[in-house]
Amino acid sequence: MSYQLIGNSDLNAEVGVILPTYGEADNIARLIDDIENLKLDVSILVIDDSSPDGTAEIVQQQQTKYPHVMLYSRPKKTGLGTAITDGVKIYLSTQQPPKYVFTMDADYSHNPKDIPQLLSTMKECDCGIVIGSRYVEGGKITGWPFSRKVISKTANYIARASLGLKLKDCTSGFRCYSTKFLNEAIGSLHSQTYEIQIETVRQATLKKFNVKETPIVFVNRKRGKSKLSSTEIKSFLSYTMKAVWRS
Ligand SMILES: Nc1nc2c(ncn2[C@@H]2O[C@H](COP(=O)(O)OP(=O)(O)OP(=O)(O)O)[C@@H](O)[C@H]2O)c(=O)[nH]1
Ligand SMILES: [Mg+2]
Repeated sequence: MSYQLIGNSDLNAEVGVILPTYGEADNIARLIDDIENLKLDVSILVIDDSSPDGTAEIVQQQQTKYPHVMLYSRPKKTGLGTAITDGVKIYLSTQQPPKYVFTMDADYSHNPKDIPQLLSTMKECDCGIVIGSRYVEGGKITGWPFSRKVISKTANYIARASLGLKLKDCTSGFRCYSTKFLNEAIGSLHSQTYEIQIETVRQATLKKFNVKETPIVFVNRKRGKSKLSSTEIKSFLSYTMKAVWRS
């Protein structure tokens, strides 16, 4: 399969939601239903890497129900970072880009019911990024084994200490971005995998956009498999080291 944008790209919604997927057949239909049921002025863009479990086919079934769901199919697993930047580029190239763009995991670790809270925080603060944060007061993680908590805390510590970031949770992938920020930052985003979360925050700081955190409860995935591997962890560390070197 080649790169393909399937669905109505002539969207005109205030909010765009990018859902990167690899092997989310057990989650994606309900997630699209739940986002649609929020009754916001929203469009959804799924970036799927030819998941072998038929995720893309399920999205296409959902497209018959909802006119504001787009699917971008990539030929092979190409990383979370490029999935997000491809999604941003697609939204920015539409005739009327959304004013706000969300990213969230498609495995139900991020609760779609938190979208309105992130959105209203964004509208109040006029920030570049609002982060759904697990580590501010009121936020928490449920269901992770101790080892996974250590990886997350360590990644956050390294990013904060080495890049001088004041945020509590700079690796959370549940975010609301302003299109104003994305327009300025997209040319500087080159991450392949999970380090995209740090790269975006770093670009916001460099470009003098505010970043705000609002609490979320993160729930360990109940269905499907995690894609976080040693390759992703190495990629994250390598990005952080290079960023420190440049700063
Ligand atoms: N398109 C695409 N999506 C990806 C890729 N890697 C991960 N994803 C998606 O990105 C989101 C986050 O990936 P997860 O596997 O849940 O990673 P994680 O949340 O760090 O790990 P867990 O906490 O163990 O679930 C999910 O929606 C994945 O399906 C990729 O290479 N390409
Ligand atoms: Mg996950």
